[in-house]
Amino acid sequence: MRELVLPRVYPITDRRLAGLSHAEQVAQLVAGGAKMIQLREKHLEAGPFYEQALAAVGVARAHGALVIINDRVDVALAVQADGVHLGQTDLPPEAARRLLGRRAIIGFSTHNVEQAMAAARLPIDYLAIGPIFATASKEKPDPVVGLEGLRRVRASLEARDLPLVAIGGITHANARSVIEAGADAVAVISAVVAPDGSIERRFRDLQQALA
Ligand code: TZP
Ligand code: MG
Repeated sequence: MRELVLPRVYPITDRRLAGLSHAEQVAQLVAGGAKMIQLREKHLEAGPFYEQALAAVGVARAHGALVIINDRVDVALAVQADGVHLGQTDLPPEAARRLLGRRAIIGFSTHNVEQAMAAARLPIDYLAIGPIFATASKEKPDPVVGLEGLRRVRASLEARDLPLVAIGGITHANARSVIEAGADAVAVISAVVAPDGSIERRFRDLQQALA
């Protein structure tokens, strides 16, 4: 595994919310300075997602940004992405590590302290916890963790220096409180992705709010 220094803001694409392809969203995000972007696709089948992810990786690489694929280890391998983001019911991180190799970035979603403590033993590069606040961007979200839950997760990870990503309902207004509660980075969809060409500006503004 590599030593991963997470950027403070970790944007996630949403094709339906943006009304744009993944590559078009990545183009706006890298223009705003994004260094690590997750492609999240819950509606396309593997073939069309592969085509979109391939194009998105091309745009990101040209700007030195990393691309992480949500859920799909096969697509990550096929497009030579930098890593995958896995949930509790996706391929286990150990299996993904065997398929993707030592240098791949593997992120893993958790939703409470127990899951986070169990995840600390896995071959992952960062751990995500959420939803911190209520979110409309995920179907059937787990119960809200809150800032207090985030603090408890941070404390429970003391034994392992694992980068911690907070996700869910994070906005320009509350992002600083999330970092102050112990997150190394904030992962966001709706704070940054919008259908009106404002992705670049929104990304810059969120980074600025955390500077
Ligand atoms: N996992 C937990 S909350 C969430 C995901 C994918 C959605 C985050 O979207 P938003 O719009 O930043 O709340
Ligand atoms: Mg998943």
